[in-house]
Amino acid sequence: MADTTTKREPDGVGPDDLTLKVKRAKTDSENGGGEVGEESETNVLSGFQTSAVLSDSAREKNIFIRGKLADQDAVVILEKTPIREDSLAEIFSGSRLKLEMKNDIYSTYRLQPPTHLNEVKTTVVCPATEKHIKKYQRQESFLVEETGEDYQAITLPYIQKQSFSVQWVHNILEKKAEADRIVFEDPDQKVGFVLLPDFKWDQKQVDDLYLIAIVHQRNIKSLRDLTSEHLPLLQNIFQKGKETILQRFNLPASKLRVYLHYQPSYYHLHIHFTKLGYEAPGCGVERAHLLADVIQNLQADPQYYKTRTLYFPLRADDGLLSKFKEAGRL
Ligand code: M7G
Repeated sequence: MADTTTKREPDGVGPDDLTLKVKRAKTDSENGGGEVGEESETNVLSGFQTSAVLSDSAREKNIFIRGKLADQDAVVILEKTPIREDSLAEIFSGSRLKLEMKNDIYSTYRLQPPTHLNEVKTTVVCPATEKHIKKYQRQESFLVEETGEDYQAITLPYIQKQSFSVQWVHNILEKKAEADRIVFEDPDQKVGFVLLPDFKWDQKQVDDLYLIAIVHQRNIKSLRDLTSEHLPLLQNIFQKGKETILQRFNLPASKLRVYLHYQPSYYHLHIHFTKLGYEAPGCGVERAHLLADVIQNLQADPQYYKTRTLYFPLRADDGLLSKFKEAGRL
């Protein structure tokens, strides 16, 4: 077991490689792994051609856009980040303020904070596949009921042919990408894992803490593959993940929501660690399975996830939904 990083603070932890001030990636593998190199003022998004807004939310202050980047299909996600308490003094003293209206004791302003406090978290998927575009498109979804037999007959053959590439996961495990972002690693090939920030988290504040633990074993696709054989692996992740988050981010286990998705988007086993109270996308009961429950269920029945009926939502145009319909299961 090795702790591979230096001590970091939650405040501005690590480089955010997807800010608008793009930092040039020094690609070190043909599979898209790369290390964040020195900063560059080059804006790789200056030529981005928007073709459609896939979804947006005024409340969440984000927008998912489809378009072309150097003739390739791309998805760009722009998201305003929370205002940090420790930046308030600078916001009040260092901003430009324009009065919009004043009425009695009420007044509204337009405030322009210093540029470094006004960043927009930006995620780029390029080249994006049709499946990525569907993933980010707002759509109606339907709850599916999957028995153990349905998994074997319908889901497994589908995901073996159709699922997203897990190259990015292999890049992390092989230190070809995001190596400098690793928070903790247990390198054991059987019970080991890598813990690092999910790319949804900009690491600027712990309020929306989001880390993922990716297992070193490469043959566990999802919850469905887990048996009591995997208990040492799951317990190891649970224990060391909680310890690391307490040490590094000062959040006790009682403040964490630790879970697996079923169905996941990426079929290489990984566990989500999010802060309790932060409504992370996909943390609802129809998709998230608490790791603590998973462990107990496997302790009670070693074949629990092979035999149980599992429920999950699928989007209207998900190919897997069509397969369930064809099989008369919906
Ligand atoms: P999931 O349950 O397979 O699917 O979780 P979801 O994306 O539908 O939730 C995969 C998790 O990995 C998600 O929380 C993603 O935000 C995160 N993730 C995806 N990619 C491609 C990356 C990446 O390249 N780096 C990191 N650090 N996280 C990623």
